[in-house]
Amino acid sequence: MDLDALTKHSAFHAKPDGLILQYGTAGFRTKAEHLDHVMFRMGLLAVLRSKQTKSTIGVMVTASHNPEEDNGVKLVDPLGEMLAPSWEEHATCLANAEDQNLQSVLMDISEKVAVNLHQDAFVVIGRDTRPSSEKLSQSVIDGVTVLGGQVHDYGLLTTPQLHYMVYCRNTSGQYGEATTEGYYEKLSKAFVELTGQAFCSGDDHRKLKVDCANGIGALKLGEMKPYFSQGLSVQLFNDGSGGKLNYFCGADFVKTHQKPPQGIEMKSSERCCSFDGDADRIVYYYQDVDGHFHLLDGDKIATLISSFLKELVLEIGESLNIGVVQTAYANGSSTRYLEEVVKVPVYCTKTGVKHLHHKAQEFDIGVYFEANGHGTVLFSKAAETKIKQLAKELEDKKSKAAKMLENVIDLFNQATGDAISDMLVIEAVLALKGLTIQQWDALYMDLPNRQLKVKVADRQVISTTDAERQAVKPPGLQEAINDLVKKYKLSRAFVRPSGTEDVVRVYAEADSQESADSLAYEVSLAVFQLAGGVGERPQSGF
Ligand code: NG1
Ligand code: ZN
Repeated sequence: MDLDALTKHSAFHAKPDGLILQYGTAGFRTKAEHLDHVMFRMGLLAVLRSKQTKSTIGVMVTASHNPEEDNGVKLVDPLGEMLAPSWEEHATCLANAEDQNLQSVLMDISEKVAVNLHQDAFVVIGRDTRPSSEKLSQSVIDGVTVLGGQVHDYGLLTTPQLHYMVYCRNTSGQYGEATTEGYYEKLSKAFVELTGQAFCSGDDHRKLKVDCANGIGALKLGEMKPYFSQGLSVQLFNDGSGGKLNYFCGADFVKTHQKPPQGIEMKSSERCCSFDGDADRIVYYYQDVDGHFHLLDGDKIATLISSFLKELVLEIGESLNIGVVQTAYANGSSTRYLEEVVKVPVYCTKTGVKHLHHKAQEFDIGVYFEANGHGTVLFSKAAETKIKQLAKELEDKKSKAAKMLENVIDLFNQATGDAISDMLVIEAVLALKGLTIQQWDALYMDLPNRQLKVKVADRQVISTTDAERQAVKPPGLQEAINDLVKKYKLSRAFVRPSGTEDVVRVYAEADSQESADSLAYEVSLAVFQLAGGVGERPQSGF
């Protein structure tokens, strides 16, 4: 370790006084102007992680669905997964170390994790389209190089594409080729093969409008379009040419406001979808003939896909177990439908993909989706091998189903939730089953729900248990929520500190929109009063 170089370079990336950040649900996230030192330091940490795992590590510069002024950074582990939890602590320590202690904190971490400093390190970097991202990714590169690590800068990428690159590189290309072309070809080939089995269902069914949140998804889906054009024609909106990133558009806006994004023309019954700012989330929607807006969120996606997979598994007659993983934000109706109609076991984990991903790995086929549209399907190695064997057998119903499952394995990003790959799977399933978006929507009726945010002085005063469904602190809060919930029918509510924003999130569902809104409002007030609310008191009415 060249300590002089480290001292010299860290002086260019000084830490602002008094700034404390946490490695949260999706890495570090805050206003872009506060992140330069964090980027440099995550470059340093990526080198240590790469040396320790003797693998390529990824660093993604993005703040996903957050406003354009924000930015963020997260590390990607060898198999494309989120950084291991024990390393999140190291990340937090390193990001918050005072400049003069940087060296000693770095040495401390190296010792704790027993890094061989002579080992080579390789780090790949990607970034979203935020104006601040290019400079911030340069700071990451500075951090990597000062510790002697090698860098490959992919430049603009969706978050899932960077996960894919890391996975490819660490499996010697077995998973795919570690280039954007490799990604486009792998997914498109599987999609075209899979939809090739569908009865031709008229041109209209093959058209999809995509709101790209004025983000990186527009660029990458635009590049990819020609690869799958024989199976699907996509029309891009909010492609970044005019509007601002995530501003009145994108998956998060559509999901939380339960409204269509600006900048997209929707005709009745047309199938539309929205990506978020880094293209790892997707939600679908349409307007019915009466002009009513219908949202098909991550729960509806999980349901469509689980039913499809369950049918294929029955067809091939192998005892592959399917499990569905959700969070507390999953609509109560979806959980009931999955358990009672699709008849698959459903599990609830804490918010954050890493928790869902981890749980989903316990099954032969693990389907996981957050209600906000972030998710994928994981296949165990054993399941994959079995499916591939069956697919090679002579043409019969069984091998046909196995071939379809093989395509599905290739289509899903096995490393993380991916809007592009989820979109292609959904489009394929709709085509194969001959379903319109209305028919898909009609599988079950969502319980009306509302999500709100409350500002408090310190959101860590709230702590939760039972996959975040119960608040254990501050005292009295859970009791207050229980009393409020009792006032409404089919109701449920919970609160938790956000891992990506400085707010407490409130969720409520009930038998009518009015009740869900009013319950969410009353719970917000309880949070404001019992958990140290700041600023304006929560307001009723939406
Ligand atoms: P927080 O801010 O911790 O609620 C949000 C999402 C998560 C996840 C992360 C990462 C909700 C309620 N929360 O986390 O599901 O996607 O961002 O992007 O949607
Ligand atoms: Zn995202």
